[in-house]
Amino acid sequence: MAELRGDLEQIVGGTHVLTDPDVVAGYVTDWTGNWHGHTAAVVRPANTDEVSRVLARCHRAGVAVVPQGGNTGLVGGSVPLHGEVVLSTARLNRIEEVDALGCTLAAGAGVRVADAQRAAAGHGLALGVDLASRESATLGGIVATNAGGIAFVKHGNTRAQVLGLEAVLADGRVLTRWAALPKDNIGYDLPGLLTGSEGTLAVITRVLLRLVFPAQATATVLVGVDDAGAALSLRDAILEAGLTLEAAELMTDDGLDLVCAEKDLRYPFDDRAAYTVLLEVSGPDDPEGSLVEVLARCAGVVDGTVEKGHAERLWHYRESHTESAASSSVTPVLKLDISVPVREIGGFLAELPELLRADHPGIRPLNFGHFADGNIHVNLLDVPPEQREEVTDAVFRLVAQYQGSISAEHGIGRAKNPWIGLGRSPVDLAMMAAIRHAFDPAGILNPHVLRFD
Ligand code: FAD
Ligand code: 2HG
Ligand code: ZN
Repeated sequence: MAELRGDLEQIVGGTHVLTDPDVVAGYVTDWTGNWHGHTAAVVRPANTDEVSRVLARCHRAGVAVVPQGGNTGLVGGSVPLHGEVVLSTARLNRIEEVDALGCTLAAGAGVRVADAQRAAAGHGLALGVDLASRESATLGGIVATNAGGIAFVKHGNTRAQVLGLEAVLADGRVLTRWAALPKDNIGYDLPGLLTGSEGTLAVITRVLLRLVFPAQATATVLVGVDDAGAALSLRDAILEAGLTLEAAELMTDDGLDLVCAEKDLRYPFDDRAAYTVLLEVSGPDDPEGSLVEVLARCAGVVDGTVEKGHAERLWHYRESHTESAASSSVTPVLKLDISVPVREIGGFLAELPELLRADHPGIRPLNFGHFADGNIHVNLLDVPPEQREEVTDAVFRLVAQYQGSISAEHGIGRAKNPWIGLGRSPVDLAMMAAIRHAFDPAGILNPHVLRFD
C-alpha cells in the first residue's frame, strides 16, 4: 500500500493524496451518518489524464476504488466501507463552456450543480435538473445517480439532459462520447448506460449537458388539501387551464409540523389539512391570477397561499424536510426513496403508517416527495439500528404490492442491495451483471455497490 500511495502521489502531487484521519473523516462517512468506513487514501486528480493514470495504477494493484463527488448520496454508495481508495472529483471543477446557441454546458464532473446553474443563468438558460443538495452535489454525481429532483416533472431525469460524457474505465482507458447532437444514433447509448451506474462502470470526468430555457413568468402556491386524490385533481386542473407545471411536491401535516418546529417557522395556514402541496407553475400571462382561479374552483382545497415567481419562502417548507428529519431523529434516518403509480399514492400513504404502527410503534414516519412522478420519500425516524433491515423489508414488500419501485431516484448504493430482486427479474439482473463484467472484469469499481447477486 505504501508503494501504491507513493505512485499515486507521483501522479496527482503529494498534497492531493490525503491520509490524515482528521482530513479523511469527511470522505468516509455518508450524508445520512449511517455509513462509516475507512480508506487507505483519498486521491484528488486534476484532469482526465490523471484519473486515467490513477485508475490504471489501482487496477494493476488490484485495489478497489470508490468515486466520490459531493458525498450527498443517500444510499451509502459514495463512501469506502471496506478500505477502498476514494477517488474524489473535487478538482475536476472547471466549467469549460456554455454554448448559448447550441444550448449546452460542458464542464468537469466535479462542478457543483449550483455553479453550473449559475453559469447557465448567466446566458439566460437553465439546467434541466434541480435538487435541494445543489450547493454540494456535483454534475458527475447527478449523472452517476441519474438524479431526479424537483424539475423532473417538466424536464425529466438527468439522463434526459446528457448529450455526451468523458469517462475513465476501470483499467484506465478513456471513453469519450462528446457530440453536441440531439440526434445521434450510432450504436448503443453508452452515455445513457453510464448515467445511473453509481460509479460501478467508469469514473465520469467531463459532462456535456443540454440546457433549457427557463420559464419567464412563474407563480408558486402552498396549498392544504384533504387527500392525495385532491392533489392530483389540482394538478389536472392546472394543466387543463393551460398552465405548465414546473414542480409538484407533496408534504404531510405531520411533516410540516416537524419542519416548523425544527426550523422555527410559522405553520403556513389558518386551517389544518391532511396534506400540503407545493406547486410551481408557469404561463404566458399572469400565472398567479390563473392559479388563484384554479384553486377557487377545485374541490378538496382547504387553504392556500400564492406568491409570484419561484417563492423561496414557500419552497423553504419543502426543502427543509431532509435536514429537519436528520436533526429530529435520534438515530440516522432510514431513507426509502420509492415510487408507486400515481393513482396509488393515497392508498400507499394511508397503509404505510398502519403497517409501522402495528409492529414498530416507536418509529416516526415522515413522508414527502415529488407527487406528480409517484415518488414518495419515506423517511423513518428513531429506527433502532437492529430493526433497520426488518423495517426496510416490510416497507419494500408493501411497495412491491403496489407495483412500485424500491428506488425512484436515489439509486441502490449499499443500502438497497439485498432487495434488488424485488424490482428486477433474474434475466434482467444477469444482463446487468454481464454489462458490469464487460466494463470492469477485475471488479475494482465500487464493488460493494449495486450488486446483482
Ligand atoms: P456522491 O454522493 O458523491 O456519489 C453518489 C454516487 O455516484 C456514488 O455511488 C458515487 O460512487 C457515484 N459518483 C459520484 N461522482 C461520480 C463520478 N464522477 N463518476 C462515477 N461515479 C460517481 N437526489 C435526487 O435524485 N433528487 C433530489 O431531489 C435530491 N435531493 C437531495 C436533497 C438533499 C438535502 C440531499 C442531502 C440529497 C439529495 N439527493 C437528491 C441525493 C443526492 O444529492 C444525489 O444523489 C446527487 O446526485 C449525488 O451527487 P454527489 O455529487 O453528492 O454524489
Ligand atoms: C428530495 O426530494 C430529496 O428532497 C431528498 O430527494 C429526499 O431526504 C429525502 O429522503
Ligand atoms: Zn427527491
